[in-house]
Amino acid sequence: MSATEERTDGPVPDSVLAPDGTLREGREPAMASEDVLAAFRLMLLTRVFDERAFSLQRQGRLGTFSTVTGQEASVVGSAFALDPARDWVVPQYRELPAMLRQGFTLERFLLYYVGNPVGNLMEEGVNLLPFQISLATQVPHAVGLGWGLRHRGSDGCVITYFGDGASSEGDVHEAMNLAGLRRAPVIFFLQNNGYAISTPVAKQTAAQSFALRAAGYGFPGELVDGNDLLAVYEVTAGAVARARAGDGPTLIESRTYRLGPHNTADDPTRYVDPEELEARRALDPLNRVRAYLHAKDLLDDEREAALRDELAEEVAAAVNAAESYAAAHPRQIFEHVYARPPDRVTRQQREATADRGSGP
Ligand SMILES: Cc1ncc(C[n+]2csc(CCOP(=O)(O)OP(=O)(O)O)c2C)c(N)n1
Repeated sequence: MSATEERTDGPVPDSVLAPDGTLREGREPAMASEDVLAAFRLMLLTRVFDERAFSLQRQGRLGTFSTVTGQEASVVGSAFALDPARDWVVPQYRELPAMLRQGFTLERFLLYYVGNPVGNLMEEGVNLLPFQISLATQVPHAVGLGWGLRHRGSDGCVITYFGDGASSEGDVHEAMNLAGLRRAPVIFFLQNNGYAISTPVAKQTAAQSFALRAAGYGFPGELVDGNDLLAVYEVTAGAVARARAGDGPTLIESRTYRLGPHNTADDPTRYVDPEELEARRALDPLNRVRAYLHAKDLLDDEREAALRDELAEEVAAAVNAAESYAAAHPRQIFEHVYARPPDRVTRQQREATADRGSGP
């Protein structure tokens, strides 16, 4: 078995759409056609944005960031199963479209990656926690958030995203154990994209599937084809329904593939077999949805070209807005961390301000 080759000795990922975009035998779409089109728009926006942002990083206009490329069905399909008005997203750092769907903006994303702390400040009413780069630390937060929602009498739920690499951190196990015990309304959405930087998934776990872990915590685990928008949506919608009904958490392993580098500082040609990459490119999740929409006459090449132009303009406007935003002042890094900052933090903030003046 090569590093990321699908395991044949374990559970088979659930799939609704075949790679050619046709429905698998006996399966019906759980998403209305207009929603599939809206999801495709968000998937394509993500791809267009990744391409533009990558180029900005190479021009020195953006810091190091991680693209979503290859994982669009996984992130968008799961996000579409949520109700942004009552459900929360607790991301890792590779879930831009789920954040956008909650009400986050491309401008804020760009601000974060040019080093402006405003980019990680979630607006009031946007049910979203900040990006998390320290692996897995967001997962216990998600459980606290879900448990808190229940105490407040809300039927909202929380989805938290983390990678196959992050899943080896102790935080994930502690969080899943507590969530099971408290029946917290949390969806643990594990994106298995084949690698944790250069560590292939075969070196991450001896288990046949990450989803099998759920049994040990007393809740269901699902394995889904993460490149299949309809399957990801359906399995996540099921988990949302369970959470709302008070039936507790679900672990979802979304088996997908990272088509790009780990981030803009990585060179995957040093560790990814070109044949493996070529085979995975053939399973690009956008192609599957595109073919499905073509067959339904909801999309064709001309309409997609017009959509791409529209999305490129949307991205250009966000880049423009972020680049004309007032520069950050060092004192801002002290803001929005504590409701009542401890004395040492106030002292440090004063020192930073005194050294550099109060202006930006
Ligand atoms: C606690 C911690 N340890 C190590 C790192 C360095 N690091 C950043 S990303 C990464 C790999 C994460 O892989 P995975 O969770 O599978 O997510 P992916 O990047 O593949 O989406 C590592 C080890 C970190 N950010 N935090």
